[in-house]
Amino acid sequence: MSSEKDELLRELADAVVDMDEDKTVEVANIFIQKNFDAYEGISNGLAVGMDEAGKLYEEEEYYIPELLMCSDAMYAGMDILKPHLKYDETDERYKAVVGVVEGDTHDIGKNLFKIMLETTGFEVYDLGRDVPPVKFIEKAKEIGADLIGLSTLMTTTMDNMEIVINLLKKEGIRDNVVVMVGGGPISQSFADKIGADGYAPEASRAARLAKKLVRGKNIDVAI
Ligand code: B12
Repeated sequence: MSSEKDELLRELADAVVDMDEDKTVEVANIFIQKNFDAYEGISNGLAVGMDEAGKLYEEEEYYIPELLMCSDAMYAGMDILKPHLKYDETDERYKAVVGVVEGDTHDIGKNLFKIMLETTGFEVYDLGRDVPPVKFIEKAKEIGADLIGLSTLMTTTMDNMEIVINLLKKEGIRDNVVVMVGGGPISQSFADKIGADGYAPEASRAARLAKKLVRGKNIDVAI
């Protein structure tokens, strides 16, 4: 038997898939009133719905207009849940630069990753989408970033991730910053191949890994 929380999570996902903004807002409000965790509502409800919508697009059941309405519903739900996220404030704050690499404008996954990073105690500088490699380096240097998170959904733009890593090497700052990569076509083997420090297939796991990697790095520096 599924719990009330599971049922609401399913309703959140379904409302996104059904492109139903009003329903998403209504269920998100109930989710909060019942004191369920907003983080779970986003990662196990709204994001699941967006993922399912993506699959319907692949199956040619949905087209671009439907997808955009799904993402409108997802963001409407996010507006309700986001103010209720619990931020990890006990730890020291880390700084991250995130963005979608040049040539790619898919930013839904990056936006989810950003929110999850913020809840785990990162101060996040979001460069947006279609970001030229050099911008990541400039921003990371400017703010003294602990982490750079690169996202892409397209096979044609994956190589821009390696370009960012090579630029970091060229600048002599590769070892100062953790580089994480993610998005649909990215895999652990691709991350290894280009010399990234971390990869995760899903945003909340990605944020947990981000913290682990940054902590590890800081310990190394201290030694
Ligand atoms: C939604 C979508 C769109 C929306 C984008 C809206 C937006 N603002 O983002 C719209 C309709 C605008 C769009 C446009 C296009 N799209 Co499109 N789109 C998709 C779709 C269906 C879903 C993507 C998505 O948002 N998924 C949901 C999110 C939550 O998942 P996610 O991004 O993977 O993110 C999760 C993880 O990967 C991870 N993550 C994400 N980033 C990061 C970063 C780090 C560091 C880490 C650790 C983790 C992490 O966390 C996230 C949450 O758990 C995919 C197909 C699919 N099933 O993936 C196609 C897809 C990506 N699109 C595709 C294409 C080709 C296009 C277009 C060129 C036009 C077209 N012909 O459809 C244009 C883009 C032009 C451009 N240059 O950017 C192709 C790419 C093919 C390829 N070469 O690889 C795909 C795969 C569809 C297909 N099979 O053809 N698209």
